[in-house]
Amino acid sequence: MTQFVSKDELRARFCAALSAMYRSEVPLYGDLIELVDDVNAETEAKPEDRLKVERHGAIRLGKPEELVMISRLFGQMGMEPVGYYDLSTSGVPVHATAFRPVTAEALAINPFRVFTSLLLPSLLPDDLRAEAQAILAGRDIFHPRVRDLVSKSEIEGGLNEVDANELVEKSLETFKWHDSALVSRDVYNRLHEAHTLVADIVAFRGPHINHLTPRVLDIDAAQEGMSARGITPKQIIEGPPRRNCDILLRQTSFQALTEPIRFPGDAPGAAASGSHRARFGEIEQRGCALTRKGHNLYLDLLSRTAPAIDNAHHQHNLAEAFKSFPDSYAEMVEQDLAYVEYKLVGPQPTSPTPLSELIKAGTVALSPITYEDFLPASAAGIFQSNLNESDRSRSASPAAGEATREYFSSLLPMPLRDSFALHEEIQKRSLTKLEAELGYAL
Ligand code: OOG
Ligand code: NI
Repeated sequence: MTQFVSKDELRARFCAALSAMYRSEVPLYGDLIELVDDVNAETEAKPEDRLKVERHGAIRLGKPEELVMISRLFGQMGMEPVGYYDLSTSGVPVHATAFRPVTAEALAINPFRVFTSLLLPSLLPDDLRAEAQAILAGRDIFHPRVRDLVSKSEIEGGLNEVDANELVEKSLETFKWHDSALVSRDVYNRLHEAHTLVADIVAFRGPHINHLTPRVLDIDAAQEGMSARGITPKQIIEGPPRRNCDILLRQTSFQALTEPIRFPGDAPGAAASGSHRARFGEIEQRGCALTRKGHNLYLDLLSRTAPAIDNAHHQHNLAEAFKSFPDSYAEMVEQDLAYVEYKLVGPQPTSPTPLSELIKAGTVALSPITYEDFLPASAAGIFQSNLNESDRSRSASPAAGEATREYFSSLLPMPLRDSFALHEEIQKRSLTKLEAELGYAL
């Protein structure tokens, strides 16, 4: 009997290898990790906080075939596509999903996920579309051994130790940085003029990982701390305000670096003749997952938040706008805004008692279910923090039906999962367990 390396273990090894590679490629990212470790050391952590491992990374793909193969690769690492994000509404020519572990158990073993964008070809200028698609058609972003090993793993149900390590090693080829462009300087310039992201997606041999994101326990302290360490933060922290009961996701990042690149035909040994901005570092602080109703309230309050000139004012305005969002788990649950796990902590009631009373009496405790996905407006803010003014002011609409969940999911070789359903499932399981402990239905 061959012993297979588990998918969760494969994901953990992949995440560790990617992190080591990115730290060596982007030393400033190492500095960010040090800051995060220092902030986390000063903040009270719970054992389930899963610190010291990255929570997510991001890549941008050029064509559907790349999305199919990446789905199969991530599938062997226990990551499934969850959620659909249309960034075109914010002037960014991509739509996206996140590949992530979907069960509480798998998330606890290793939470790593990859925000994966796909170029929307209809948003390319007409005179560039065919050329860009021909460039993409001619590239293969996967090492041939990755294709072999993914097929083998799919057929046999897993990979042995040797194969698993080879898969991790060879898959890094897809995510590594290429300091020479695949296209001429002229083509690069035209792609770049169309949109910074179009050049980033089309002009290189592969979809270099563009950031990694560890978890920080106090993102406000980390935002402040960045400047002190010579790391230039983006202007504002995205997402909801600081609260007693954190909700959803708060994120900030440092500005993408300007890195030297070469073009085919440059004299060997000559200094790099071009530059490209794509890679950065990000941090995130996660809170409680919200129901559809809670999410709609979040969006509504976010849209009512007054614009601000800097992060301090923005956080102040957010806090004002969010005063009407209850800040205790009991109230959030009472109003059906948040997903929680129910835990029996007090003595068994002598007769069947409604859940709301058990909660009030402290017999049942509520613990927040962490939000494991992304926020379209925040993602757009992260993208935009690294774009030019000319990119940001672009407003074209994709072809009808192209930037839709249905179309995106039709490209995937496996079902596209729903974020709400996954979080709700965890809540339901805890309720079923509670009912079994109590011996009656709630
Ligand atoms: C992805 C930006 C989105 C996030 O954390 O919301 C993202 C990208 O820049 O490719 O990673
Ligand atoms: Ni990110």
